[in-house]
Amino acid sequence: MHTAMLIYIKKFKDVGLRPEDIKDIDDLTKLPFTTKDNLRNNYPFGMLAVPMKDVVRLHTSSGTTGNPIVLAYTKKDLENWARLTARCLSTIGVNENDVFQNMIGYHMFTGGLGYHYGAELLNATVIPAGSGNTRRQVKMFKDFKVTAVHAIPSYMFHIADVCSEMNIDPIQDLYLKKGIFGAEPWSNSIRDRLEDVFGINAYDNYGLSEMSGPDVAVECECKGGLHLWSDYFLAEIIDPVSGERLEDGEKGELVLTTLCKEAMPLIRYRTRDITILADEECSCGIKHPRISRLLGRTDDMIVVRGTNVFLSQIEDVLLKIPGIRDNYQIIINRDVMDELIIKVEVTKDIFNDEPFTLLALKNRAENELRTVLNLKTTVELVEPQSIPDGPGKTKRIVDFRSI
Ligand code: DLL
Repeated sequence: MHTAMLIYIKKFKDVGLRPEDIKDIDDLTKLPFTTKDNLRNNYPFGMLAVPMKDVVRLHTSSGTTGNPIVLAYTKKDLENWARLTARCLSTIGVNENDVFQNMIGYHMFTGGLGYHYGAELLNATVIPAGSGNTRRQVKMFKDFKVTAVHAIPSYMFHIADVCSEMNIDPIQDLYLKKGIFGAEPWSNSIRDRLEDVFGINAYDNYGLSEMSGPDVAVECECKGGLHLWSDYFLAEIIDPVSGERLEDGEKGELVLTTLCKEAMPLIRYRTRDITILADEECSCGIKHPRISRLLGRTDDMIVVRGTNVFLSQIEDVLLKIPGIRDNYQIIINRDVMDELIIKVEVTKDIFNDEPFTLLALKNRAENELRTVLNLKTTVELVEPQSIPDGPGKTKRIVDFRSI
């Protein structure tokens, strides 16, 4: 028997559940949840439900200080994943006439390869650009007459700046028509700006590594919520505190059960993402229910430039540095490519020291944060009591992206 089954059998036993208790779909609520901790604690292969010889790909998630979450795929899982990202792309109108530039991380992040194979399945012309080297991205837009793009929203903003540095007018000089964006929070006002600058239709796309990657839900032409592929994922909304299932149309935490995954099937997985699920008709004709654009998280995770960052990771780094106090605030600016500023109080004596001490402390904090988060941050050292000391952790974040 595979370890994942043993883990689930133990979970069911713990709540006194027997096979005969599950008779129809409504009995799903009797099943215990699966959490990120279950995946972390069974690192690396404890959650596998197939023998290792059937696993043909591994990815890992970002955003942990210790072990990452390992994602495993069988051949069938990869086929289904490509089918779903193809479905997402076809929902936003991508077809064999499109030249599709995939400007999102390949390697361990699921965004790049996930969309790569979906776009190929649609017979679009795929440019596996990955992120970075922005001047080259813009040159390819122009020379290869790119019509469709995939990126994280903050990167697309950066591209707009590079276009102007290169004296390229994105609407007059390029051929872009549509873009699919996701992996981090972005508001409707950000969408309006992207659409204006590039002359495109910009669609939101939601997914998480634990389900495969960017294949769970996508907006259609109506842009009134994201269709969630209910033949692959069974979605519920729960009250994040009590764990009770909520009614259609109520705001809560999204819980997903995989219906087709072989290597790592997950039962009632708590995504920690807050949204509203509604099974109403959509004028585009797609029958799958819709979730609203994400409304936040229930934990201390933020997504910056596509990378998952936990406040606990930031705290871990800062509090180990002598002279740094435990009061800090995180500011995320949309304009400068999601600049992540960490304001942190330092002890009074540091301000009485040479300016060199302050600079050395700032450099040390920035370097150590970069190593752990895999992300560049700007650390601002401030005097004691200059940051409001709010109650919950989320009060520590000022996120200008969703304003
Ligand atoms: O971000 C997969 C992905 C790649 C989705 C490309 C879309 C496009 P993870 O790194 O596991 O996987 O991060 C998943 O990112 O639980 C959300 O909190 C957040 N997230 C993903 N899509 C959106 C979105 C990929 N459209 C976590 N809006 C999720 C807001 C998003 N947040």
